[in-house]
Amino acid sequence: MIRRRLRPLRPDPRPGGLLTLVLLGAWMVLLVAAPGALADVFTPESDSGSPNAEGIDTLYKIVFALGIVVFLGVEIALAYTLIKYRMKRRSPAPAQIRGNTPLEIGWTAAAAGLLVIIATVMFVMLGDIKNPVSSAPGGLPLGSAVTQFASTDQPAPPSGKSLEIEVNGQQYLWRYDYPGEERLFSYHDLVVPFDTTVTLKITSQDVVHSWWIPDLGGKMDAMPGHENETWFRIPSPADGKERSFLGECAELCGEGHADHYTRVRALPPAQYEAWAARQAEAIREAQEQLAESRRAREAAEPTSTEIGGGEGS
Ligand SMILES: [Cu+2]
Repeated sequence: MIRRRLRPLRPDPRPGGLLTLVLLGAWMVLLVAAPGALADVFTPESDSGSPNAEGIDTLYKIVFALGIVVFLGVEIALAYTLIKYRMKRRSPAPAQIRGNTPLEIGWTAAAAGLLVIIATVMFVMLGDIKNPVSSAPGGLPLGSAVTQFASTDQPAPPSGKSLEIEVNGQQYLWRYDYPGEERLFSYHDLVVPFDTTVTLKITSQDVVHSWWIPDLGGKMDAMPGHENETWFRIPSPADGKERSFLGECAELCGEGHADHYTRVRALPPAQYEAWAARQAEAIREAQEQLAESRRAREAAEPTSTEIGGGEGS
């Protein structure tokens, strides 16, 4: 009687079962192998983009290593048990164990210990990730173009100085406003100098977006009516050439979400200043052209505003 009950289960009688399993497996392999889905294969993307990104990467690797230890421990114990105690022909039913207090206390305490270790490491490292550092030597000399950074969430860099940029998410572009006396802004591309601590004040003017350049740190939500802060500092490379870092809006924000890209271009400080001067000049010229065309229109049709305006006059 017992023997009959322990007979192995018959294979799944549905003919499509195996095929479905194989297809599902192949699909998973494709997903894992898709280059676009990979950052640094096992860890977050990090290309010495910024100290906070490095901190996130290190923290991830520590937790990942602990996870591997637990995974291997569980899987090896499982495989050993499955093989050693597998059912054999004519063997009696195995002992049914209903509880083992020392063992249960052991694995609960071990899991709690792991959590304590992870929490401790995280709180030790969190400061370096969250708080802006000072600019490195060789960064942009932060004179008039610098605003003192004061915020409730994010402390000022130790030097008290940073290049503070206002980031505004919109369906479907990013606008960047730079500090300084002259109006200076850019769309899509954020241009910054090497070795300079850049602090960002991130908001949105329509729906919730998320500003994220994986190489430069964690993602930060852009929400209407609220300002979030983050920072980065891009070290200058050995060859001193321009570096660029791609990112994409990380919050489903509408039908154009897939095209909601952005890019950070990092330049040597002198080139950054030259870019800023050119960009400010172009903005000024465009503004003057607008004023010019308005004046020309008004000269040609002096009463046009009255005709169009109606009640105002
Ligand atoms: Cu978006």
